[in-house]
Amino acid sequence: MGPKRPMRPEDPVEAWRGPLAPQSGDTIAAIATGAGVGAVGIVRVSGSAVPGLIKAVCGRTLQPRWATHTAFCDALGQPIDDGIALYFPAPNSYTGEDVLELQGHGGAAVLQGVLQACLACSSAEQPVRLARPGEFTQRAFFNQKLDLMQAEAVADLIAAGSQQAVRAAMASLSGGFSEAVSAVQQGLIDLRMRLEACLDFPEEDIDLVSEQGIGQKLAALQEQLQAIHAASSRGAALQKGIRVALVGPPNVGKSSLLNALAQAPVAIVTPVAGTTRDRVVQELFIDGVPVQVIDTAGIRLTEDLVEREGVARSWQAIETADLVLLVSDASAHPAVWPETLENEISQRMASAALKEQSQSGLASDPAARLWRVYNKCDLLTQPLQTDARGYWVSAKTGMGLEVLKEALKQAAGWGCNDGGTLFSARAWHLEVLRRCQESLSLAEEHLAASDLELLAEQLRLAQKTLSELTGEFLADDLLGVIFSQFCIGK
Ligand SMILES: Nc1nc2c(ncn2[C@@H]2O[C@H](COP(=O)(O)OP(=O)(O)OP(=O)(O)O)[C@@H](O)[C@H]2O)c(=O)[nH]1
Ligand SMILES: [Mg+2]
Repeated sequence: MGPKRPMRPEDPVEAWRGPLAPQSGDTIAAIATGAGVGAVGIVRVSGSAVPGLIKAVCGRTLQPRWATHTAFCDALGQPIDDGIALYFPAPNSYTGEDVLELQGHGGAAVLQGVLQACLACSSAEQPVRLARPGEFTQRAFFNQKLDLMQAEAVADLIAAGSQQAVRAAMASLSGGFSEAVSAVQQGLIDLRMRLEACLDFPEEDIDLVSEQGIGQKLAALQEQLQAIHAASSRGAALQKGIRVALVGPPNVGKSSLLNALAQAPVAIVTPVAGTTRDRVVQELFIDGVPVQVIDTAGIRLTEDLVEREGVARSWQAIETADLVLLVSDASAHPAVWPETLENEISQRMASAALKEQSQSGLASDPAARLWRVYNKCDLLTQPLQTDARGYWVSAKTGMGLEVLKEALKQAAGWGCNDGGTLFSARAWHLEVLRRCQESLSLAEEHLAASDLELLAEQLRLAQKTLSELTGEFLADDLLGVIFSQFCIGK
């Protein structure tokens, strides 16, 4: 059950006219447990028809919040299963409405039978219908049980692929993210109140706040936002994973490296330079953290039409990757690092980053996103690890791969293990935070120019932007998209 959501000054429900808008108090029902056979399966029902439905399906009344062992009956009163029934009267339930949970045996046919028995209770006065994806959580949002950040954290928690991602989702679900955002929101409101009082009553000469005081408060708010952004972007990266491109000259072992990381012969490997043309994409999970590795064509000048197209695709992969692993052959004689190629790659990455703000939560500095990998270390007659910045590996023997994998995992947000400072967040959350930071930077500029009117306007904008996170000022269609990403029964 979700915790109470924190401060919500206004109700966004009125603004809701989206495709998922609740239908005149329909009662909704769905199988809440995953597909497949399990010892126990749960059918969940929410809405005003629940009390009548309990009598029809369980043939008795239920003491609220007590686990009651009872038979579940179909429309003809025939028992179709038995199990535990739990009744949560409104408003103390997940959705805030009357909720019934029927915990029966976990077979698909049994659960379908129980669900049909619930749906059969539908009447003209009290319709009962199948829930749409995310509709239970959507109702929890409408009934102020959760705010939007918490609602999304429910989906993140269920989808979490690692313990770290679970922790991040829990931090958001228990309101950590919301509280941190609310604190900034409060700070903005406080600042605006003082500032607008000064603007409205200039003759009063009440020194509500000095320009220096505003400056300090703005700086403190920026710092808070920065911390939220850092914690959320790492959380977002952990959820979304990172995209890693393997690039470099031909024949250095990029495809071999992909195969070694994937532990499967995903890409073709031959001694012929220019083997790979198409990009080969492989999704890996390193301790549950999703890492998408892209093998690319070796970069060189070539007359071969097909290979040229492959090289063009390598450049595209470089521009869209969160991390670029530049691979070279450590055993080549003489072992030369492809310096020119490295420079060209960092330039491309820098201009791509300028075009599109990287939302991976990784450092935006291209140098930090371009890693050197020395492959074929098994061929070195003596340890030659001259470059401490690089990763020294062998795709053939597996040497050094654990270190590389560990680093990839860290880059994907794994390293942040300090309790509450990792929030599960989405790309759009980061975008909102970034816009708010931008508004505050502009506010700082207006303050420096002593233009208090414009300063007040920027603070108003910053506050409005931030409130999108709680769902107060979100466009209907965006809310619809968010909830439709859930699966049925949530
Ligand atoms: N000894 C040794 N040989 C390797 C290693 N990695 C790759 N090779 C060999 O190097 C050759 C090229 O390997 P690929 O993985 O096809 O190289 P690539 O970089 O993908 O090459 P292109 O697709 O042509 O750009 C093959 O003969 C591999 O067996 C390694 O770590 N050690
Ligand atoms: Mg290859």
